[in-house]
Amino acid sequence: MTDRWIRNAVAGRLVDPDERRSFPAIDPTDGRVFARVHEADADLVDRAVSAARAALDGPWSRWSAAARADLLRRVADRIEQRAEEFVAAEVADTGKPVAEARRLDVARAVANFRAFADIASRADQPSFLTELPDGGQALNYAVRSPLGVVAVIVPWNLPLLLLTWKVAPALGCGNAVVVKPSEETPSTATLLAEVLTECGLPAGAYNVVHGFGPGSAGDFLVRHPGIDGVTFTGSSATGTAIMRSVASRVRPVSFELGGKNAALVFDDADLDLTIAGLTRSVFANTGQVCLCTERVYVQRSVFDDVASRLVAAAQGLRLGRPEAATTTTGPLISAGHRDKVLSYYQAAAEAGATVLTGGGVPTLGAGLDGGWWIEPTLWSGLTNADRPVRDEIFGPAAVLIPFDTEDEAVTLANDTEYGLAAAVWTTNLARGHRVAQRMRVGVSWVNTWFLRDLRSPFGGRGLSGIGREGGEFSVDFYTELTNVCVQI
Ligand code: NAD
Ligand code: 6OD
Repeated sequence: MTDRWIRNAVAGRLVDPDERRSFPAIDPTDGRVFARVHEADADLVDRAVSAARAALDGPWSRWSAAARADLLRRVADRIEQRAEEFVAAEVADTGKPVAEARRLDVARAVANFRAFADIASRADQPSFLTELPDGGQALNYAVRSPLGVVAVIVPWNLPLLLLTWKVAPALGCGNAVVVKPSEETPSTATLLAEVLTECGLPAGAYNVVHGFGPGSAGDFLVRHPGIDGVTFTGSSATGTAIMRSVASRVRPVSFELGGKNAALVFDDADLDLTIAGLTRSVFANTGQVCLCTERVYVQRSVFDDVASRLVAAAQGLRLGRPEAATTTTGPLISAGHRDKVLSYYQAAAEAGATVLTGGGVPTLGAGLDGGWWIEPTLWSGLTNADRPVRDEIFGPAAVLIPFDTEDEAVTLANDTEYGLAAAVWTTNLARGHRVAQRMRVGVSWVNTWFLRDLRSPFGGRGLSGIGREGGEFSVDFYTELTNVCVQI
């Protein structure tokens, strides 16, 4: 049994753990318990919300936007200085390759703090000079104030990236936050508490409560009367449950939810670029990115070529220890999640899919067989009516389906209740623009995938979410506007 604890953070201090309330932190590469996590009870969640309220009512409320921006820049610098600690914590929780944690997760955390230092401190406010019927004038101007105590609930797939994507703008706009990281990936939220305190954030402006959803810290937090809004990233089912919990008190929500994203490959696509892009978009982070492609629609004349090249790329992926330079692909996050993904492998087989590659659980040896490994998988022979083509799988698996015309491709891609992301692969730029605009999604890429400018709107339609964050859209969510009207 390990004696290492992952702690809650309340009012600027790490809370002493309670031996009676803990759950294990498990390394997904081998199933080993490496720490115990202190599960926050309702009382601790209440203390966290009170600490956040006290910070809002205290000196934090008098910090200028410029001072808050300086703080965010110091935090970015400090994460860079302590980068290897963040990498190690993220890898321990997720099992992802070390190089990937460095290149994507930690680098984006730094970028999130730097970007929102600029964005939040430069946010403008609308003003209007109103002409009155009697010839007089009125000046209308709006002032922004923080939304208040914000509940931040995040998932396990990109824990630090998605946490800082919300915490940086929330703090930049002067809010106080209570963060509930995923029970699967608690480490980096607590490490961030240390860094924020080192950088001078007032006590209580950032609090962490660990635990689960229903009947645990997540539920206690979203039902707490002291919160002023909820920003949530996670599954569409949980988003629906949280919306119900928050509805009774009429609080704003921002929801970034699941996806069932399509790629559309036209016969004029640059196939080298396309195969490299599809390989990333289907298999990055073992398929555990909300933006991952799970449906690949391919124009019939290039279908066989695309299929065989994508299969070769999938077979070139290397599953293995996170620290090995050759490793491209980690395990899934948990036993439960692997069971879910495998149930779709089974459903595809029952629906008569042709398994082009993968389809099962690999044997890796070297002490890894206790982990949650799974084979990267591609299918053909399914249609949009089949469950593996309709439901979000959230694993390293995609189906290839042929199409003949542009209109047919658009119809097939839009035939889903989700609406998060799409990627169009073509060398005909007119077609690229045309098709990208016809996608019913929040993010539509042409000849690329997961290329981000943090000033642009990010979010989803339908089952994929409510609202947009990024740039001024984050500022809009994390602030309230008061319009002042002065008759002149
Ligand atoms: P999840 O919905 O199971 O959990 C997300 C978080 O919500 C966790 O911290 C969990 O403890 C908490 N939670 C669960 N039930 C709750 C409740 N009733 N009240 C309050 N909190 C509750 O999601 P997950 O399995 O951690 O993550 C995978 C999902 O997240 C996928 O569906 C993926 O598409 C989605 N996701 C979306 C985006 C996006 O930007 N759109 C990004 C990443 C992940
Ligand atoms: O890049 C981002 O800002 C973002 N929110 C990515 C979400 C990835 C989903 O797993």
